[in-house]
Amino acid sequence: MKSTVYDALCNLINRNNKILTVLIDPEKFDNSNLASFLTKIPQETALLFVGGSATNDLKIEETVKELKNKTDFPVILFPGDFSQLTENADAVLFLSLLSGRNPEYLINQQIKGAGRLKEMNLEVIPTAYLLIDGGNQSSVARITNTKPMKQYEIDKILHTALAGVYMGTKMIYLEAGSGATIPVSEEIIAKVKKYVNIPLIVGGGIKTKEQRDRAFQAGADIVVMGTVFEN
Ligand code: 1GP
Repeated sequence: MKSTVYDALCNLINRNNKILTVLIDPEKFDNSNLASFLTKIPQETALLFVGGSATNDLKIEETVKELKNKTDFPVILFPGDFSQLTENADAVLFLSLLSGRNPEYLINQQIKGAGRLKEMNLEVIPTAYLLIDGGNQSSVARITNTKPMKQYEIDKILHTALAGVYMGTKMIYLEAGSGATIPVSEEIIAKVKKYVNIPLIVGGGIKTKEQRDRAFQAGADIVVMGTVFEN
């Protein structure tokens, strides 16, 4: 399995770089506006994630192609389900929703996507996906029919992340859910980063530069911001 994108991210992270990532949900964008959208995102943006809970495969493919034509940003798929795969991207987060207890999102979606991924020239990055309560019901919780972990359940969060590492995951994604009213706390970020020292992605409800910088300072390597740029 190739790991060009992952290795490049690790190189940046090992040199203490912080990676600001903008999430693009193709359902919420008209592709003809993408180029002008990209001129408005923060100039420190280093990476794009593309995906969403309700996007269809054709729209994903068009959006990724457009982004690859218009920018030099690496584009990583952040798929809501197995249909959202396209080899025009540089890599895909191969997510398992370890916080939930729904086999569909723990392993079944992964099985459905595996055969297609083997035929594609797309780098696969195994990622443990942990949904943490962001103060409102997230679309992830609704669509996957799973419960988020509470922000005070620190040991459960740490042990879930560690179980992911023991299962071979290469990144941890702490997710409060798109549009969360409360982002993942700095305490959780700091403790997870210390407990499992692998690349840590944090997203959900991060709206300001201050929140983003606090997440980075607490230990996030990659901070994902989506909703705040959609308007
Ligand atoms: C959602 O973590 C991302 O999966 C981004 O969340 O849209 O709240 O920025 P926001």
